[in-house]
Amino acid sequence: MVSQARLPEPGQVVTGAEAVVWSLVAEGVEVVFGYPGGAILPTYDALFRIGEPRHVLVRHEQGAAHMAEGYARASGKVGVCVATSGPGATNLVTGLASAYMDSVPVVAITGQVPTALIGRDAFQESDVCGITMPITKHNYLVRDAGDIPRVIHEAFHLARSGRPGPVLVDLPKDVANASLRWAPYPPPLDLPGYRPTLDGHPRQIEQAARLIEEASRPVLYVGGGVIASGAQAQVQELAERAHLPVVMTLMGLGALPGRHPLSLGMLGMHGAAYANYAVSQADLLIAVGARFDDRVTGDVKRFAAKARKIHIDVDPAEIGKNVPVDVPIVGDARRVLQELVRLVAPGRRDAWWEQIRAWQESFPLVYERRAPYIAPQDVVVQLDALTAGEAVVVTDVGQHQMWVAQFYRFQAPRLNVTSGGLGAMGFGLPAAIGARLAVSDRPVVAVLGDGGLLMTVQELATAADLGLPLPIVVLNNYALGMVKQWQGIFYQGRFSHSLLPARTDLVAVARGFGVPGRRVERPEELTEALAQALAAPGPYLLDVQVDPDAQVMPMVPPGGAIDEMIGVKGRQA
Ligand SMILES: Cc1ncc(C[n+]2csc(CCOP(=O)(O)OP(=O)(O)O)c2C)c(N)n1
Repeated sequence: MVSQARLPEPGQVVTGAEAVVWSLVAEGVEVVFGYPGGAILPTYDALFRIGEPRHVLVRHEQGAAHMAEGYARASGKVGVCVATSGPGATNLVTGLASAYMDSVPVVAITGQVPTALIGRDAFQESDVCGITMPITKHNYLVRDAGDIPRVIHEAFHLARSGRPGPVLVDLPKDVANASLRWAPYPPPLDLPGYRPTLDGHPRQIEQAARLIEEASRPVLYVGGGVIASGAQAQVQELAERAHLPVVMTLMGLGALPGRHPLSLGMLGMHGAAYANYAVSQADLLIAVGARFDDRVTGDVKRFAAKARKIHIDVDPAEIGKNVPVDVPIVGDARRVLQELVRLVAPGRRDAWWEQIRAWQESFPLVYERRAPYIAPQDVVVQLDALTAGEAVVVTDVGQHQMWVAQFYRFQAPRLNVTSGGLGAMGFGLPAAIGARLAVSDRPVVAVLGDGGLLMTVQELATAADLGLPLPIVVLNNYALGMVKQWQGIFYQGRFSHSLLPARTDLVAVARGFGVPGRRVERPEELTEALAQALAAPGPYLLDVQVDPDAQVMPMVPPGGAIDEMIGVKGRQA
């Protein structure tokens, strides 16, 4: 945390830009991701002179924002990105929106034109605070250099506390060049109106405990909030104590180990049939750190229609937003569950589990293999086996993302790094680089679609610069696979602009950026190729040629109830 040792002496005169950099040092920031430009030059000069934190030069600011997100998602620490004014700042927007949707702590620092030019359409001016207002938890336009340490300290506090999220600090060039007297860090925080409620209301927690004891078909539905608050041990304890089946959202995967017998995996649009059946037949749904997203609920009116609902969330605005709730509990998931576990009597639900086991037996999560192709799901299954579900797997957006969610059994939280709420293609490669820098004790693997890779392909150069081990596995179907799947099902196979010509040689592209790789064409090569990529000392790209017509199944058609899936295969089928 805050170490005063390396900081300027109190009373020492520093520039605004130096104050920014020293504040980052004081916040314990190890790495920032950024790209320089005119309005942010004073800060870059201060970074050069002070020599810390480490700076990673990206090749596009979108990459910086996604790297900061990837770093934060994999570590739980605040990710930091830096960009210049105007186009630099607007290039951060997608990453900030993605962090906002998934409640990821990120601090973005942007240069701004000098104060006197603001509002005059100056060169490289854009109203970044206006643009990012709806996609940040908070943002600041700093007008006085003396405010900088306080603003940066508040930005980090807001980003990581309560419901985490991105915060932006916009720094005009004249403010960066102005002087201030350094005071001991951190400056005192006084944020009237910002006091997240962390402890749940005791009577509501008691009521929740009673409902759990009385329920005969309860389901625990956990989302990303569990991972943000570090509540995985409490989830497991509650599930084991009350013998609860656990379903997870895309963002919640890993909250309970994927190999745990009480785990039913992911629910929702591409959830396992048995997970969706369990929710549909439940008489009690205990939602923790989850927001009843439409990808989870399908037709919201028919979602868990037989169940009473308990909703635990740190953000009061989430409660009752999408579904009516019987027991609302505002609080930090870990603290509330700790209390709930204490109050709930141990229980067994043998009849309910018998029903669930019957669904699992009759409708397992299965997929087709069509010779001579590599089934994309096999790539994920083999990766899961080779890494024992213990790797950080960073995905982009599309079919491959859903196959990873279905078949990689994440054994711990923060292993599944993906842009869930926004679903931003181009996320995967830079986020994997950010995650790789955050995590040193386990493999970090990027699993990407060919479309998504090409959206931020220039970050291969950043990966090559860093030289850290990073297997990049492309499930190459020469298509925008998820779009093609929808067109196949809902638009009678009219594949409007979803097929990518097979002319791009991804291995040659990677080599051009300084990243070695190989193409994998036959199922027999797969295990050895994956092992080779996992063992490579630096970034390594596998261009895996997969079945071009493979689909993500089962699937809840838009507007359908979640137990009305298509593509559910019975054991006998
Ligand atoms: C920036 C952006 N543009 C468009 C989309 C819509 N979209 C969702 S999935 C998808 C196809 C992804 O194709 P690819 O990256 O090849 O992955 P695949 O589905 O084949 O695994 C598209 C275009 C998106 N999610 N993000």
